[in-house]
Amino acid sequence: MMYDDLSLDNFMSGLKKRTPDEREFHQAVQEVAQSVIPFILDNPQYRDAGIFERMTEPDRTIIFRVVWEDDAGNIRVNRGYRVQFNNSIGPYKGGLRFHPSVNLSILKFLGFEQTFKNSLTTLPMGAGKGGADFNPKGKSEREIMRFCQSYMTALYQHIGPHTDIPAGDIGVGGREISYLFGQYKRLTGRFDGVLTGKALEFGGSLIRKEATGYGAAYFMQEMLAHHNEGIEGKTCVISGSGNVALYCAEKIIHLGGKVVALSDSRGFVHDPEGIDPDKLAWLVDLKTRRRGRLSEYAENFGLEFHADKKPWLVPCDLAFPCATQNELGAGDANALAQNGCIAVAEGANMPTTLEALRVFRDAKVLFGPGKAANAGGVAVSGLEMTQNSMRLAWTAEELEDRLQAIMKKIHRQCVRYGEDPSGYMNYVKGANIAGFIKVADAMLAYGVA
Ligand code: NDP
Ligand code: 2IT
Repeated sequence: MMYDDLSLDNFMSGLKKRTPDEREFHQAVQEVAQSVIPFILDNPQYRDAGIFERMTEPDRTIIFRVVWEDDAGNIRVNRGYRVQFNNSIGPYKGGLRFHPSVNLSILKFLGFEQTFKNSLTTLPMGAGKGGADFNPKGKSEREIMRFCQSYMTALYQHIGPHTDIPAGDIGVGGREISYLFGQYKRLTGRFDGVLTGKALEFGGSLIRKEATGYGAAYFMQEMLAHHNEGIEGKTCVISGSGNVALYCAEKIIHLGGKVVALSDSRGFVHDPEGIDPDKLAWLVDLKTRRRGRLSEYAENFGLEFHADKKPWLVPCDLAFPCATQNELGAGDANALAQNGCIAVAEGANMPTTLEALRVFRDAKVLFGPGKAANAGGVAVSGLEMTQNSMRLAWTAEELEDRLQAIMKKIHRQCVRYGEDPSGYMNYVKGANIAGFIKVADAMLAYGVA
């Protein structure tokens, strides 16, 4: 048996040798391997078929040049990617990120995470992730349009409603999806559900833009209810002020929580009174329509903006990291735990470092990992695909009921596999094992492939 010596250390050193310099990818795999390798050793059919070795190698990676012309007539070149990670349980599905930090390691970590997340949604979706090292900040509307058109011109042959269905992520929202969809339609002459997060006029779904943030709030609600607690009256800190953070705040406020901090890449705003629905509506308009900065919110409402600082030192009961990977380290986790934080739900993908995860676990802070807590976004993307296939649109109420039901099912799957011998509900372990089983069983069924 080739895999008789399967252990976390052996596995990780092999992976690092095969993929040098892919730091974020190693981190995401290690977090899953810590839970899944002991499970595989207890279930040798997965070990003998080399399932985890196969799952950590993407099906394929497409890397391409994106050339576009800026408003001053300069020719600009960016690098575009699509990592098609695993299509065992459905077509590749996952977002596109436009951010200067984008590289292969980051997209592989995101695609790998997506495999488990999409499995947990209970919907038939495989996993992919893509994007470009393009920085949308400071670009004009026309520059964004030209970049999106050029990006799609390079990508369109590789995607389709039955093969690979991209969506948004950091730097890619409704505006970018519209430009991408328009170009796909122009190139292929086809009008089909090849992207999700579309506008309502051309096949988009109600609640999609809210779904990730709402879902994270619902997942928190489930974790708390399972431990005889609730959101009402709790003080909450949220990082980020983008798509996920804003709608997470909206739902938390609706459920009776008090949101006292939000952030962006330049710092955080502390609002001790709590953000009310009117102030939030002002902020949503600022961020989505006027495309302004969070510091303008602080200025407008006479609040303090803490430049170049993270919000984790603000005392809270509940924390929602909703900005980006590795934004919450061990020191931040210690501060949160010492200040009495009882639960964390990740709206972002891998915002918590491995060291910080250990701090939360030792302090018995409830911790909902992104692949469970932020799965509401891709789940409603899955529902957008269903609606496109049926050529009809569900109501917002119908969709929110379905979203809530899916978040409950995800929570139940985590609980099924997550309990530690100490009695601590280890949602990281539960999500990893539950997400793994469905994909692994499909891969076993296909034979050696
Ligand atoms: P947006 O682009 O709408 O917002 C991103 C937010 O995070 C902004 O406030 C941004 O600040 C901040 N941010 C981004 N990069 C950094 C950085 N390097 N350092 C500090 N702050 C940063 O993205 P989303 O809200 O869509 O995505 C946020 C997170 O949620 C990501 O991890 C994404 O992968 C994840 N996610 C998104 C889903 C979706 O449906 N959109 C679904 C599931 C997960 P600034 O404006 O200053 O750059
Ligand atoms: O990380 C994610 O799950 C997303 N960015 C959403 C993916 C999707 O296909 O809706």
